[in-house]
Amino acid sequence: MLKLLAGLALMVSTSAMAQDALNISDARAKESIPGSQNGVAFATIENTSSSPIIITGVSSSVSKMTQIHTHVMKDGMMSMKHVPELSIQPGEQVVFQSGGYHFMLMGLKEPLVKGETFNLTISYDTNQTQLISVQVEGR
Ligand SMILES: [Cu+2]
Repeated sequence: MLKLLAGLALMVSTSAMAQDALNISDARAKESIPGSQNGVAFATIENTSSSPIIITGVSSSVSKMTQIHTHVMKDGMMSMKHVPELSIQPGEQVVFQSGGYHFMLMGLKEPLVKGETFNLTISYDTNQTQLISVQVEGR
């Protein structure tokens, strides 16, 4: 437990000091379909640092759980797959978009409304976190 607390303290201090290694742009989410429990968000993520970065977790202010998903063909059917770790090479740009990588917002606390914004927190392997603002768009 003590070790965990020390790790958390380190995470907070490094995220406050270090410069963001990811350049995240075009962060957006789709307005909720009435009755839907889940949402989806997209962005373009570029590694502007000189070392590979592994995204190890995502959380959001609007959902109980957030995961990175991608789409895969399985038995002739398109299905979503959880990506627990996403590695981005120096200078590489990963585009999250419909039919590919996306942030799955699971268990929405409230429906996403067009024009609103919410925060997404991205954690990476160097014990760093980065906060991004996501704009909700109409469908
Ligand atoms: Cu998904």
